[in-house]
Amino acid sequence: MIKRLWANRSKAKVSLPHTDGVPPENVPEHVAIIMDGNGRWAKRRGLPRMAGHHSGMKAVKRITIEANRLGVKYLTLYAFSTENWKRPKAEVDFLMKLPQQFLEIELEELIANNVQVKMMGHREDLPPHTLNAVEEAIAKTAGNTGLVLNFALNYGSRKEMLEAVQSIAADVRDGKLDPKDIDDEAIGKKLLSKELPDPDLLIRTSGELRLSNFMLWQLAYSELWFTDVYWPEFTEKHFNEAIEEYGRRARRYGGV
Ligand code: V07
Repeated sequence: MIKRLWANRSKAKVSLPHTDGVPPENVPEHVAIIMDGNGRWAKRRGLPRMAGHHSGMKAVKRITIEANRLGVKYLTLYAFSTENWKRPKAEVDFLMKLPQQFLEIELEELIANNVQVKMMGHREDLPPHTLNAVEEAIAKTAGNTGLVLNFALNYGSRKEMLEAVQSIAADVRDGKLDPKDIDDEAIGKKLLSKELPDPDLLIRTSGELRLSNFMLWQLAYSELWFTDVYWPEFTEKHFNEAIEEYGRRARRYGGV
């Protein structure tokens, strides 16, 4: 019964107070989020950074459920960047346990709600215990048809593009590709995001106004939305504000 209610989320006639302003036709297909401010949130409360990361996981759960309810088709979350390896070893070790921890608690409910788990990132440098947990979740949810929950894990856009260029150069060398046929589509097919459409909306929390090596190619035409709210404090209300603003911008352009 719960599953049916969720599956029909976008057709629901009832709407909660904080979602009154989001007509289904203005919901973006793909939302990407830079989940920033976990460490700062913890510091402000006199807690260790790890407490911020743990609290950030709860926000991941909330926003996944809300995105699914609103009828968002793809949600990409920047969980760990290629630059994050430079952090203290204890913090990196802690972060690398979070995918497993998150999935132990949440995978069952994600499956019940028809969510498909995916991962976008450089798999080769991840510890086996992290990668195995993620791959298991991907396999278990591969047949689901609801929201695609795409974790950017050990992801870096420059590295992604560099590897795409190397692969294209190798195809040319091997006579598989004529340089004249290298176009946007040919490049897109070499990126880690090849199975996803480009994001319609990028959200970044915690007040920083940068892309920080996140989906530089894919965000070329996306709407950008920034908030000062720290990721652990980011709620359904803020998510709906971003989507309402996206809808207003889409209507403005549609009217021209
Ligand atoms: C991480 C919590 C959210 C805020 C950002 C930093 C800390 C969920 C995952 C995750 C990743 C893959 C997966 C399932 C869950 C995660 C890391 C950090 C490294 F398949 N949250 N979260 N991974 N944080």
